[in-house]
Amino acid sequence: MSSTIVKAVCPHDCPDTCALHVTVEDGVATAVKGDPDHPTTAGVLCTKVSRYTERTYHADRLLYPQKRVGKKGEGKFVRISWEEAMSSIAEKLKPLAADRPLSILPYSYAGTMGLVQGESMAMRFFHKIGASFLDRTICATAGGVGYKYTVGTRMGTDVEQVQHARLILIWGGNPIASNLHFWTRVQAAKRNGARLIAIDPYRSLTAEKCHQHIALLPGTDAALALGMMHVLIRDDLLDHDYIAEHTLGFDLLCERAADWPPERVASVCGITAEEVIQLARDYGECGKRGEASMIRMNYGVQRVHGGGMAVRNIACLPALTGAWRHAAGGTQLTTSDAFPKNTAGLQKPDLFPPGLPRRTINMSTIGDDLLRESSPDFGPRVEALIVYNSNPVAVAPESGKVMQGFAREDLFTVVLEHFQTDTADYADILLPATTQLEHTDIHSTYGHLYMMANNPAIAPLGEAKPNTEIFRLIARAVGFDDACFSETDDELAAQAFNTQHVHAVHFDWSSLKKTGWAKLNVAEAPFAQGGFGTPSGKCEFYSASMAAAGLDPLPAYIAPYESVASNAELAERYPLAMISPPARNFLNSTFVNVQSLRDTEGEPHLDIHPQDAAERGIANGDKLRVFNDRGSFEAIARVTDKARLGLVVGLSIWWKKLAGDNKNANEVTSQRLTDMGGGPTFYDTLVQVEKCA
Ligand SMILES: Nc1nc2c(c(=O)[nH]1)N[C@H]1C(S)=C(S)[C@@H](COP(=O)(O)OP(=O)(O)OC[C@H]3O[C@@H](n4cnc5c(=O)[nH]c(N)nc54)[C@H](O)[C@@H]3O)O[C@H]1N2
Ligand SMILES: Nc1nc2c(c(=O)[nH]1)N[C@H]1C(S)=C(S)[C@@H](COP(=O)(O)OP(=O)(O)OC[C@H]3O[C@@H](n4cnc5c(=O)[nH]c(N)nc54)[C@H](O)[C@@H]3O)O[C@H]1N2
Ligand code: SF4
Ligand SMILES: [Mo]
Repeated sequence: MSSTIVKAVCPHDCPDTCALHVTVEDGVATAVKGDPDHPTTAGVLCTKVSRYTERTYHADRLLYPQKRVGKKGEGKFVRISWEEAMSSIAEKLKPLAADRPLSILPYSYAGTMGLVQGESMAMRFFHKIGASFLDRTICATAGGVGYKYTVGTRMGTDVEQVQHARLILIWGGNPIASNLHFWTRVQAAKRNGARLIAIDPYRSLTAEKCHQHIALLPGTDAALALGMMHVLIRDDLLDHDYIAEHTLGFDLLCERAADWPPERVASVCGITAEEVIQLARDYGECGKRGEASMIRMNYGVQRVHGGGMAVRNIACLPALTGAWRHAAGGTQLTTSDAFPKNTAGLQKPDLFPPGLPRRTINMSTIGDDLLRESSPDFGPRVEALIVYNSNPVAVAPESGKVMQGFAREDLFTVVLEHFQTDTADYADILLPATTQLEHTDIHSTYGHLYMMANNPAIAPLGEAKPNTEIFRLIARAVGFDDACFSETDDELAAQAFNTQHVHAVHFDWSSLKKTGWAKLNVAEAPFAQGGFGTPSGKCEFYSASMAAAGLDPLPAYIAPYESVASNAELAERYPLAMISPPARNFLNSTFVNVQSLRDTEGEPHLDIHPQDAAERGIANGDKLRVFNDRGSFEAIARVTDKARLGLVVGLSIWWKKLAGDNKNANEVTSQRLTDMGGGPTFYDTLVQVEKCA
């Protein structure tokens, strides 16, 4: 028997981007383990990906192309050949391309984070055909924009330094579930004496293990950060030299922060003034002692109306105390801008037909946009949708509308998938895609600083093909013969990073394939000497760019769309705030169909505070209906004070068809967008809850 180890990468939308060792025996992948030598992976994988072979060889894998025979959404298909699939697609797309190419829309996100199987060949195709652009906002744009206004570039503390921090604020994140290898470093810091504080409306797995948990109301983080600024300034817990040299607008910031005394902040956030004061003192005194404080800002803070501003406000804090002076200090939201990606080379935007109109559709409002008629404002109705690396019917907000759109008989939908997901049920043509074990890819990450190579470990299962190959075939079928549609996956990977950029001067695909990973050439403490990426080169407390964009140029508080304080009329009918953050054993909606992982999660639950439950006659284990004007879904009650008073928590994202009522939390979420970046507001949702009859 021949046994080899193949160097690969976890493809999932997770900041950890682990280095994998795949054991292959006689052409079969038999084990997936963490690379023990990779500094952040350190030989450890999460439960989900340790079970990767179970997903790859799952009996339900899509293994050949199919076409729909039942009604849309019914999920009835028959097998066809690749030739028939391609000719059906070409027959639909060619007339649209000739007459109104904007009626063609891609829909994709981060099913794989690979730069090759993500947006390379696919985007070349959509550019060439002149399709609508998709604004990929569903996760991180609000915070990304808010962070950039302040810090200028989406970089921050290197996770490999975190064990040296003395104070760690875990702000809107649950790393035990969603950023495991950061949590490992936090544990090391704790052993070195660091204090850990979680800021989260929910006592998550992580909050439970911190020294302190501040359970503020959802969507009020921006106010808490303003309160911290107020106390830092009032009590002079500042690094005046750092402020003078490396920041812009301190005097204006002082005026603004003066409006946010701890009592006001406490009433907005639903916490005590002492909590605000103590948090600020802990943070400021750490700086005064010359010790590193680190804020891991995560996605929990940005899925609300003022999510961009919340991230911006928090991003101001390390410059006030000089925390950036320390390699282990500062803040990390994402490391994505550290990677000099050669996006233009991979995606070839120049292929877009000159002179043709352009249009961008926001993926977070796909529900509304699929239901729009042609109009001078909107342009042509969406008539062809090509979905890959995403499961919008489960993950996009206001699901009732998303499903109505996907159910349109006059919409031609192609889905590239591993499995027959909720979205795949609506496909006209369903195409089998390869998994990470079956194709080549190269990865950047958003949680560490390594370029990562994925070598194929096994041959494609059945007739599955990589996304790139499927788009090569579609391009050929509609008659595109540009040389760039013939490039191989290796040729694509070799162009992934710009070697002119100092961070990636050493990038070379053929050696990366062998070593598996290579660290970017990045300074240890990126902003110790200033050098921010903003127009002024400073950390911008005052941002002229924000003023120019019609935003408040100073840190501000933007209330949620839906909260008891901001919308009393709505709260009368729907008094509970609902959040639906990731479940530990799923990755967004991926893995929900892996039996062993679903067994661990059980069934869809809703955590509800004992007092809120008692008022509604709800007991642990009762079946609940969760509803608002947008829709409803069912879940089993878990009566627990992990959810603060007034909050319900439905860990997500369930496949609808694997939930008892064919629905999930996105039935009740809204399509309203964040203050910046056009992001979704999943955690800005009021609901009512009742016991099912
Ligand atoms: N196991 C697992 N890992 C994942 C994912 C997954 O689905 N499962 N998803 C991946 C993806 S796509 C992403 S974007 C990341 C997300 O990474 P994280 O942001 O770390 O996501 P969560 O684990 O949901 O942590 C969000 C926390 O924010 C809290 N929260 C909700 N609203 C608010 C608020 O208004 N303020 C504050 N302060 N906290 C709030 C929630 O209670 C939750 O505990 O994780 C990635 N990793
Ligand atoms: N209620 C609620 N909704 C949310 C969130 C929340 O916290 N609460 N989180 C939001 C966030 S942060 C995100 S990032 C989005 C995530 O939304 P999505 O990016 O849509 O993530 P997944 O649900 O994991 O779906 C990815 C799909 O891609 C497929 N896939 C994986 N690899 C490949 C491949 O190589 N080729 C092809 N063709 N397909 C592949 C997988 O099988 C899977 O079905 O969801 C958002 N929705
Ligand atoms: S999902 Fe995250 S923690 Fe799990 S193996 Fe992948 S990168 Fe690592
Ligand atoms: Mo995400």
